[in-house]
Amino acid sequence: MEKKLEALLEEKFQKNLDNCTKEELFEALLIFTREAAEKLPANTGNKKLYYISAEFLIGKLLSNNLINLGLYEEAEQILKKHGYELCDIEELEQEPSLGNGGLGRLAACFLDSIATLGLPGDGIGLNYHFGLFRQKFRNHKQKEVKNPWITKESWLMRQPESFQVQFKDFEVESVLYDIAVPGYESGCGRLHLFDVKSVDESIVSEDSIDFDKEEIRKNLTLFLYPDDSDDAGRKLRIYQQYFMVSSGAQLILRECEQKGYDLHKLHEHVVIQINDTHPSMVIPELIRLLKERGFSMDEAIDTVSRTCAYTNHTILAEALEKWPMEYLEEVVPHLVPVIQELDKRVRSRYEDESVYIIDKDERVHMAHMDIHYGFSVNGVAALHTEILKESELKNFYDIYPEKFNNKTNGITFRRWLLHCNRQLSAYLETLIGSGFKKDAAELEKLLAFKGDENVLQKLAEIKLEKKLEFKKFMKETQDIELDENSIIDVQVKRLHEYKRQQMNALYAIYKYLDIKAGNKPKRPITMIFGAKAAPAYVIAKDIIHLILCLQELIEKDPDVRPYFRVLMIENYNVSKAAKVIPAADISEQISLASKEASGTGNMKFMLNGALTLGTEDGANVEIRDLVGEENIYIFGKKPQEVIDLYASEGYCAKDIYGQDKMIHTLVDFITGDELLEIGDEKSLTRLHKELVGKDWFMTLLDTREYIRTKEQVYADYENQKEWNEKVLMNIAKAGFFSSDRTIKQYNEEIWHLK
Ligand code: H53
Repeated sequence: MEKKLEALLEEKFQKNLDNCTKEELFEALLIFTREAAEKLPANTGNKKLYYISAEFLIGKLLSNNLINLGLYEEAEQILKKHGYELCDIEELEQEPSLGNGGLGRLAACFLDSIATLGLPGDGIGLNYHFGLFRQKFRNHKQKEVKNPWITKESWLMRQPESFQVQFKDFEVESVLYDIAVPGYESGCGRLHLFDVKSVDESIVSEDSIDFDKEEIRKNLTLFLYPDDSDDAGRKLRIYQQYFMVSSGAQLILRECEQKGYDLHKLHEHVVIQINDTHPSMVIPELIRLLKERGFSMDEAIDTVSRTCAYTNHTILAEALEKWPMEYLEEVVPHLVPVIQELDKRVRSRYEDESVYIIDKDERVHMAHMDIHYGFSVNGVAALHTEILKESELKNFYDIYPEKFNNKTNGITFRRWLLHCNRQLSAYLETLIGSGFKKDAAELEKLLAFKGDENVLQKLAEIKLEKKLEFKKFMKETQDIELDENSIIDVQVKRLHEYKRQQMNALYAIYKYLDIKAGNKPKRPITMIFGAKAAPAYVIAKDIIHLILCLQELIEKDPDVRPYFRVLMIENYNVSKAAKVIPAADISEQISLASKEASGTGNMKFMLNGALTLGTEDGANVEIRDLVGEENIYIFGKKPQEVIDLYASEGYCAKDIYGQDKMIHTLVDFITGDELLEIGDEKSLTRLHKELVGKDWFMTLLDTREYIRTKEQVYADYENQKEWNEKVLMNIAKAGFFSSDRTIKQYNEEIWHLK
């Protein structure tokens, strides 16, 4: 490797390992690693998976690819010899923001596991030039600016193929970039990212995310989830979705034709996993393309239905897309007759209007199309799948019980242990051998050390080391001086009311007032938030504003700051996750029960030795079942209670606010003098009004129990021996949440790849 690096440096910069800059070294390493991945044999077989997704939150790739290629240690040593640290060099990589949260990160973990397990499978998505957005904090508010990440040398490799994609009034040329996905000590898969050839980055002004939404040819692949608060924005999303699925479908058919497959047997050679509803138009598009190739409507529908499988990731109505027929007619009129035919067939079979594809308001329910015309429907955690079957999708489950199945999410341990916590990984290896790296279930061997005080002590030391690393990072990036001896309590995830960051903020107010009243905590506490809010989601941005105002208030208060702090990570993303998660003691998973489909952050924290403070929701339930009640902190109303409350319309935030004095005080603090002096009155008042007048996700319902439980967690932390026993239990039981397990289940029960 050393010679190769030297040659690359010489060729590109006429430099060598002793006189190059860090930037030059990074570029040489990138090229070296990309070429090594390219040389891996592709995983092949008679049947191939295509995982179509609007998001692939891949994160930085250098270190991960080096690990998977088995080259990390060698690279580290060579760099050391010449006076560099690999961890400094990897900082130079731009992180693409090709995703928003769990959905996109899951897709990335899945690609890693698919490649690792030797399964033939590729991802299909879009090459957003500016990603989601980069978050900046200005005046205690979120400001969105573009996040350019594509550099001259990058992981993207331009492919020779191109396709034409037809819209109503014009056609665009679709070009393809591939990113190689090396498996861990295994073969290679690919992530195919499509781009419009006519894309024009210059239409977005500096330091903003504003652009002309009508200029489709230029803007189509600029941003992930462009603002959809107006008609033009919503139509742009349809343009993007259709562009993605049409390019993807053409690629799939071309690959089959090149291999000489009979398209009538498409389902024997191809399986398409539809990740949420963004790619649902692949169903009518494939039907259309097969008809162009001489299929009858019956044949085309039958073939496509045996090929497509759908994953549902949410029960929130707002996230289940319903596109007005009118929009589809304006953007992709050629799909309309196909969708109408699909709907007609449903209507001829079922009287129940709730399962129609086109509703009475002429909106197309994408999930309904997926369920009728796909062969599998899966939820992403046991509880979530049960809720789909019993309530949200009950009418569909009654028709197609055989299609429904659960695949509890997972995470790749290569990134979320081997890379982000090398110290823990190395220590585990000394205790239980290296088998856990290939078979995560072997982490259970750790249980043999449950009573071993030396081991518990060592786990605590590693935690401290990770806190120190995180401290250094926060100092460098945000000039914040963290206290490594404090309890680190972390809530990092997309900002959404159902995830209830606002409840955690109410706790912060409680603690602030308690300390002001003279009750100092035994040990300092650092509460950390990290979250992006969708640009048009007003209340979510108000919640960020509240948190940033609280941060400011406490940072400036000498009575409180030594004991309690609230800090928000700016532009929370994959690489920041990899820094904060290993440093955390407490993992906040406090969504309103029944609303978080699974969560995957919860798994990452557990694996890195943080204890969960959470509701009975998503995969928290499975974590509890694995580690036992005594090793997790579960609080709050149960899923069924919440479902019943919605059904009976029995929840009234105003009543709680009126009757519970403490809650009244906490909520009113939002618009009290202290915060109004710092923040924006309009924003804080709006949030106050929302919490008292609506509180759709029932924050106030669980606030009291939340505060009580959190106080218990902090108190328990003081018994370090017991705490670290719980930590050990969590690490030992995390093996189930390896995405290798999830992917094996997808393959055995849905995909059937050899
Ligand atoms: O998908 C994750 C789940 C998580 C869920 C998330 C998700 C998105 O990130 C975006 C849209 C969507 O419908 C769902 O919220 O609970 O863990 C992966 O399944």
